[in-house]
Amino acid sequence: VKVKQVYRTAFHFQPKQHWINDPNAPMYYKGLYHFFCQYNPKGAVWGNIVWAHSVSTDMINWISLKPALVPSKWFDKYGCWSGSATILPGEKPVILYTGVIKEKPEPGYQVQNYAIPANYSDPYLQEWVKPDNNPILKPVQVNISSFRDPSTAWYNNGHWKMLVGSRHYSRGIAYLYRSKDFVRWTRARHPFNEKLGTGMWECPDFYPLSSQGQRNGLDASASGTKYVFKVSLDETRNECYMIGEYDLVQDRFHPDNTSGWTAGLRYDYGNFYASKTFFDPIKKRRILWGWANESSTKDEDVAKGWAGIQLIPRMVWLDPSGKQLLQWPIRELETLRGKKKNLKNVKLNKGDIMEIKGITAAQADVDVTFTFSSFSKVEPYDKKWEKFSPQDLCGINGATVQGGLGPFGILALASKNLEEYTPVFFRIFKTHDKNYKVLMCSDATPSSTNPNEYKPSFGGFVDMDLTNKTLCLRSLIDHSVVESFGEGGKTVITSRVYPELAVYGDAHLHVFNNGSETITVERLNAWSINAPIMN
Ligand code: DQQ
Repeated sequence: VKVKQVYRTAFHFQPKQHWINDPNAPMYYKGLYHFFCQYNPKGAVWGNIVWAHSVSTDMINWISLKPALVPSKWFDKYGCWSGSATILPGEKPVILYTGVIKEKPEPGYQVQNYAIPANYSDPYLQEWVKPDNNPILKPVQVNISSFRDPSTAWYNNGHWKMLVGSRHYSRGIAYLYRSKDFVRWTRARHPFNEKLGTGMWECPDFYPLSSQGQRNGLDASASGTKYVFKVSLDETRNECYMIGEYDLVQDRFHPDNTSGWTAGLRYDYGNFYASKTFFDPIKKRRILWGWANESSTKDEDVAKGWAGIQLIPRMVWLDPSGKQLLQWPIRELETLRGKKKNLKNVKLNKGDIMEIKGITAAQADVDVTFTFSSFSKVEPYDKKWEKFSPQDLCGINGATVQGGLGPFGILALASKNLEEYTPVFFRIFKTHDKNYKVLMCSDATPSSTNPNEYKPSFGGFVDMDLTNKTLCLRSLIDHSVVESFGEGGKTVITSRVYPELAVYGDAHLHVFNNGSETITVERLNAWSINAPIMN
């Protein structure tokens, strides 16, 4: 059966068909970026997991190779699950990954393995060898079915160190292992980090940062001014990162007071999971990869023959405040920009909706700077909202709920008569202690007339200083995904949406204001985005 492929993305990473999930072992080797991910070669649902493998010179155009790791040994018979790459001295990449050796207890009995290139002179790294001294880690005194996703290793004090995600009952744990030779690993007496009540920690990531505001990234083994520790929370299906100090003597991570678990820092407040970073030694930057699953139904996934996309790789660095990270789509994406539309100094009064014509609105990059001249109409922040999450607030305060200062933003993937649209917008509040709170929303509620889709109202606060009365928004729109970067990458929200009417040439893009304060579109640049070579 031939299905309409209206939801297939044009410039996001996807295989030709079937299911993908977690990004695995991104790395740079001999002139090529390598990307692997969890892949089901047999269908559009999770299962039969192997490592799909693609290469690129720019992380935008991709050529797919044969799977790098497929179950072939007793130590990965039931699946080659997530893992990471480490580049050993002498430019020798090695992959650490989870092997599933028994189907029971569910989701499987897990061990950690390593694999090395069969031929280091092949820049494509097409053949991987799994040496016979695998597994390198068995689940000794740890939960045998919650022991997975080895991180990239880093080196200090004469040892390689790596993290493995786990849990003990409801306590999420990242175990630390040390090795002198990368083959014999010993678990440190204390976990690297743990937290009661958070459930299984998947895909831990740990890396150093340059000083505040500096955009250059650091190799995993370099010493940073600060460090990032990230885990993916299996129970809540979201991620949490912390910025903190790394105690080299105790080999422990201490989150800053300003960031711990309570601050709830997220790379992305929308559909984003199992992320992983790597250091790009050529452009000296740290790149973040994250997976967005479908929010359509399983039947729809099976009918269209594929499920899952990888989001546009993002550069990550420490915000000048030192309190959070900043993220921005890699510059290489801009090579796909085609036809451009530009606006300057356009006023949007209450209720105004203005169409941005002349670009392919279903496949676009839009970058807007909004300004306003006064705070006089700002709404008070309702005290009863204090216990609400930003997602709840976006659910209550949709784009059609009129406000004072905001909501203003864009309507992506809008149908002609606005039966469907995905609004991405800001709304500003004044708290009782006279501070401003900026809420950013990407609301899928009005995105599709199909009643069967999951349509969450994702939201996040933007921690910023509003003194110059300016707010920026950049969105990457690609048929079934809207990836939005608020205020230069301070708050990022990804939504998967499945419009029925707003597809291909029937999709429109608008800017809007539904607050009583007039908003100025100080500058807007929107581009049609061309399709790269995609696997
Ligand atoms: N996906 C992998 C696991 C990992 C999970 C299996 C996270 O290794 O914990 O496909 O999405």
